Amino acid sequence: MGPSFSPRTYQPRALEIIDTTLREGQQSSLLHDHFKYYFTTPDKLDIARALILFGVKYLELFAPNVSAQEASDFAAIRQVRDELVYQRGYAFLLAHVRCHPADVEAAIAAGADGLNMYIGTSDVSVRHKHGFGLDEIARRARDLLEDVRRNHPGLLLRFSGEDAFRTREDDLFRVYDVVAHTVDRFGTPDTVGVATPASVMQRVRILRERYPQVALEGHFHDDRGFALVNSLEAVKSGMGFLQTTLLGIGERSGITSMTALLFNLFIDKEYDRLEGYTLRGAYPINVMMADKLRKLVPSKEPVSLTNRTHAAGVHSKAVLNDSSTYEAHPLDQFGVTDTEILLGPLSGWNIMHYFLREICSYSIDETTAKAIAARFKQRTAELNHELSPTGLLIEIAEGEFGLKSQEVPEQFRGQVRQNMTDSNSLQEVGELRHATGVILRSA
Ligand code: HCA
Ligand code: CU
Repeated sequence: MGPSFSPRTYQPRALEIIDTTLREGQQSSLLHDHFKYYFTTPDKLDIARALILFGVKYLELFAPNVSAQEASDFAAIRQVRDELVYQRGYAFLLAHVRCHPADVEAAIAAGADGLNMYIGTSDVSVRHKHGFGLDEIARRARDLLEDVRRNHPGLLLRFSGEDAFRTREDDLFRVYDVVAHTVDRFGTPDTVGVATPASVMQRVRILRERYPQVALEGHFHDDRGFALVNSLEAVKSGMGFLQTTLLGIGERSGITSMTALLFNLFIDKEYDRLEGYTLRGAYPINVMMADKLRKLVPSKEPVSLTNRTHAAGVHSKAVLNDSSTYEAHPLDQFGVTDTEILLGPLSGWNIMHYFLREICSYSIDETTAKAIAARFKQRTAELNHELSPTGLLIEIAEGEFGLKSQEVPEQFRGQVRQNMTDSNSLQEVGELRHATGVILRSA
């Protein structure tokens, strides 16, 4: 038995992230696209550990009766959670359960701290999923929830009308009114990604007014590319709980990325909502997740090295002088501490000069660098899987111009204007990156 704690006495922070990487995230098609298919138990433990250390207090998992594997992983994750209690405080394991006694019993038996119960309330759900009318749904949910509340008063109970944003407001009220007295939170999942910032603002306002004693939780799918902006709007409208995943993975185009949401709250100076999250761990946790998926941190993820990567010659030159020319946001506070300039067909002589001098330690003047750059431009068609831009550049420098690399004595290495390293070294921190770029380490 691990340390005991009543989930319902914990005082939530201004924003509580409910991570669902291990539930919604496992429904991502990316797992298939990358021939990964499932997270292994060690993957899940790494993910859970990283999230708890980052400051996440709620992890959503599948109901343990989904499969024998999920049941044993539930227990293993619980163990990891218990081990971290003294270091990072208590984190809650929430089981995603259907409005069904079998799911509820399995979750309770597995030691869940709370139940995230859901049932479809939209017309399509009623018609094609379960066939119960709204009053029947409300009655079943109420009976089950009242029963759990009576027998397990310490459990956190959440109820969601699945497809809430395609459920008419009155229909939602018809069900939520009947169960409101039994629950700690209401979910309002945008299951198919139809919500807009305006509809989110309106829904949050109306639900807060009607159920002032019940906390609200959001879950926004990205079908229109609105998951992030909808979540931001929800938080600013007073929603205290947001479901997110690492890198935003989930069914179809996924849901809100945790780091994208926190990063935007930071930019918008919503600092009180960031209490307790180790923001500098944001990029490392994304790298860890990408590594599990055997992919790069996606280019559309705000907290990514991609957002500090430059290819165009004129950009590179400006960034060499001052990276703020093409980087507006405080990504270093989220752990993206490097700027990367890609060497390639678009590069100018400045970056080549810089690379040859600072990384390769050639003694090289500007005139030679310009001549080498001109040759490089003539030969870019040769670039391919075997010949990288850095390889070609070195081949030209040594083969055509006879340059020789000079060993920089150890004591002088710190004195280069910026400490540049070959991007291969990034693999040490887990990111499989282009391996043709030049990394500028900012301080
Ligand atoms: C699902 C649907 C869900 C549930 C969200 C919730 C959704 O995959 O079961 O429990 O609030 O998007 O509606 O992810
Ligand atoms: Cu979902």
